[in-house]
Amino acid sequence: MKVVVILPTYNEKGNIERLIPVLEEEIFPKIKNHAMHILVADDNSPDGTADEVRKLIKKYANIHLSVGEKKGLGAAYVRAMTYAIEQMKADVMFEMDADFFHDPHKIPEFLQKIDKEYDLVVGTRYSGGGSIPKNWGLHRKLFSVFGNLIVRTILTRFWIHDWTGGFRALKKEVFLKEKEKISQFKGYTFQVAFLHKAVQDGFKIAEVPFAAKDRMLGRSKIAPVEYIINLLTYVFISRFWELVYSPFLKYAITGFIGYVVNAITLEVLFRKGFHPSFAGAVGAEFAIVWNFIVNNFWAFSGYKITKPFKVLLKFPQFNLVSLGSLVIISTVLAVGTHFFGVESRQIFLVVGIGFFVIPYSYSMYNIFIWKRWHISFLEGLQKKLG
Ligand SMILES: Nc1nc2c(ncn2[C@@H]2O[C@H](COP(=O)(O)OP(=O)(O)OP(=O)(O)O)[C@@H](O)[C@H]2O)c(=O)[nH]1
Ligand SMILES: [Mg+2]
Repeated sequence: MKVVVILPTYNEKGNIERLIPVLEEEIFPKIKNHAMHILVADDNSPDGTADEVRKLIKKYANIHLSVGEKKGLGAAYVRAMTYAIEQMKADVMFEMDADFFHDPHKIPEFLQKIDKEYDLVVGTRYSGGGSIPKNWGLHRKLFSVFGNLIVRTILTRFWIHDWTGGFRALKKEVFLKEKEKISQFKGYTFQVAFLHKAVQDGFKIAEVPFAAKDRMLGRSKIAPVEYIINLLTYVFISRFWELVYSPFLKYAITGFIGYVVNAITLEVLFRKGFHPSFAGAVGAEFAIVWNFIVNNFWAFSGYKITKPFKVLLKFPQFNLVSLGSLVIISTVLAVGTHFFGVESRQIFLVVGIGFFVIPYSYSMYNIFIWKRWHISFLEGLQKKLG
């Protein structure tokens, strides 16, 4: 595939003249199965970064330069990615700072994930051995760690650890799909929104840990307060609408009606003379059938299972998940009533459903039944289950 490493620059003359030779002479020769190219996206840096790049172009044939007006990092990436796809016919693009914050030696690892059919590979400083610069001041460290944690918590995709970072590899399809939706965003919001939209649209995402290094050359600038306010506004508002439109609400309504189906069946069969445990079990299976059908055609309609063979495969799995819910409820009831007496049974039923069954079954539906969530470390199991 044709890979374009995009390096946005604003006053990075000193860094770019060191980084490009590292890429060309140390990194690219190690990559045999892809054609490697560089695109510098400079915004008329007053220090003459672009002239430095023009000199390097004479030395290395695989470098392009896109010069434009300074409208921020997000705008520079949108311009550069459009250029990379249209002019350079890129299949894969990298986002990477020009100031050595992102370790260029990690590039092959990103490409290995791309080779394994991932659409977007995110560099992470917060998991698997990744780290933030040791020499950062305490306030910058706290800001970085907590900022990310807040975004991660509000957006509730805990398996992605680094939301604000800008070390990423993506297939052109990801950019083409999200371009219109992300062009308006600036600063951290650009990176967060880009990743968030890609997750929402079901692109396959993997992470590569890296140790971030503080810049040695050039000026460091701390994020303006406006960027932080914009970021928080984005995560809260987008999450609100996501919840309103997400399958969750429909899943909850379906589940509640399923419970009513269960209760009515129990009552009807009991009055016809059946034992309550039998009547309840029949009711439970009715509820399971109801839940499967309605979730399939309503809550998870975007991921509907329609092929008869697939239904035969998934329905038993769905029953197994429901059996898990049963085990959870009886465990919570057993433990709860053991410590607080049988009078507490209704409370523990609510606790069991609210705190355990809902998160459990909703996750299982999303991960294994309808496969709306792609989680890299469960990838193998997700595939096996069909
Ligand atoms: N083209 C372009 N590049 C930019 C712009 N702002 C920042 N960059 C580049 O984007 C990358 C990341 O910006 P940095 O200034 O390093 O931001 P940071 O990493 O948060 O902060 P420091 O490294 O401490 O300065 C660098 O390669 C910058 O040169 C911009 O408006 N236009
Ligand atoms: Mg930097």
